[in-house]
Amino acid sequence: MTEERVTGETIAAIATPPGRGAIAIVRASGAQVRALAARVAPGVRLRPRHAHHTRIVDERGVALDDAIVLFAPAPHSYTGEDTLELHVHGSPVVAREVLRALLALGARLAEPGEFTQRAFLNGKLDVHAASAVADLIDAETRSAARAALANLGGGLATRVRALRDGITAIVEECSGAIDFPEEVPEPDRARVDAALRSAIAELEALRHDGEVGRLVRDGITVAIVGPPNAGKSSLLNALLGEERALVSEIAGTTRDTIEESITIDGVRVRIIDTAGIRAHADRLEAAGIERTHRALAAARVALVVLDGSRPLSPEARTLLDDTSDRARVVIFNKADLGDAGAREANVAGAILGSVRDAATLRELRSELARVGWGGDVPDLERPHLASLREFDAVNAALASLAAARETLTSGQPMDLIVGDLQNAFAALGHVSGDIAAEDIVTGVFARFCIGK
Ligand SMILES: Nc1nc2c(ncn2[C@@H]2O[C@H](COP(=O)(O)OP(=O)(O)OP(=O)(O)O)[C@@H](O)[C@H]2O)c(=O)[nH]1
Ligand SMILES: [Mg+2]
Repeated sequence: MTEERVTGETIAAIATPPGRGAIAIVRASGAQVRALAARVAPGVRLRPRHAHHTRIVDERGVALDDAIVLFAPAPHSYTGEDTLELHVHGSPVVAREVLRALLALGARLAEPGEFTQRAFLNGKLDVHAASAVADLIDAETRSAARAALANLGGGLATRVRALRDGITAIVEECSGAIDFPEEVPEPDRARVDAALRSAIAELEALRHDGEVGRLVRDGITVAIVGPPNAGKSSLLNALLGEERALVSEIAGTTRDTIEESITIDGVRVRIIDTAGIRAHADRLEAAGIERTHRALAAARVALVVLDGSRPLSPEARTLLDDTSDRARVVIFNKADLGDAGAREANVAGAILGSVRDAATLRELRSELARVGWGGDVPDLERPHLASLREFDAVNAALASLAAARETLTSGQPMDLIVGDLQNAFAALGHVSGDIAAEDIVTGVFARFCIGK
């Protein structure tokens, strides 16, 4: 990437969303920014990071708006280049006209994400942080926004670089022994093994945090399943706080899956109400039950609803068996009518109560949080792996380190571990951003909107 390409063209775009608003921001970045400012805001002498209130005119000097003008000189700007922001009144027409004037004066319309791409190319943020900017903009829940924010600082790169340095040190020790077998003794196996073990532990912790972070960002899916008439749709409605699904005393009311979202502790939870499962169903109902099984298979958590007031049906028993070794929450509903079924089944950790009762719903929400993502919202203030690419890289590094340990502990010559360590080093370079393939970089920035 040459300097020429980074700063060669001055780009411009509207940075705020389309439509009317209080303010619209038109921004430009690049070497011609001062010249552009002199034309569109002739009334001011630009001072860095100073808010100038002035008249904006187009390329022919025709007044467009009274606006606030901000100038940030290179390298102390978002992109690392000279940057101009024009805060105009939030009319789509005004913003468009100002942009048109900048383009007429020689700027080029920015590609999606091009401002952030320039920031990356100028070393203002790493790829991981750049993709965190996109995550932050895309965040739909408080937790997702927090998770993205933690990744903005580039702390992950620092953590991973420390690991890479550790690996380099071992490689150097081993290489010394290979190159100068007379002078340099072979490194102590036990010490190298301990270093490898601690690197593996750190990477596993990183992977775990990343997995939790991903759950929080993407949300989790919960399938409400159970025999007909158990109160599944009543539960969906109670969690939503609205009468979304039809509820009736007729068994087999729900025929198709119904999907809605709620948030629990800031985490998005997609809840799917399903058709009650029973053996002797008509053709239409059987098709619905088929969908229930598919929803159940795809969900992270099975929310098993049973009528706890009556002896368990064979379907209820089968369902309890089938879900016993997967993530699930069991509720024995209709406690107001009795607890015969609940006592008979005696499922450890099951909730006894009624979906009509607020305390039961509270207990249920906290159980869903515990089973869904381990209770408390995880510590997302720490930087963590976000993209699948980063997960792949960490997995590859873990596999290489495990192979190296295998070589070491099976008593084979030590120089055989060097290749594996080099592989681990390279894989981690993709996480720290020290190795960034062109297509990865392009992929990250393609996610952005124009103006970012
Ligand atoms: N007494 C009592 N009745 C309840 C409770 N929860 C649900 N019901 C009633 O049980 C009946 C069935 O409720 P639904 O929510 O339609 O049950 P469902 O599991 O969705 O049933 P299908 O859609 O047929 O599979 C309705 O008449 C509800 O009003 C409860 O806690 N106590
Ligand atoms: Mg129903």
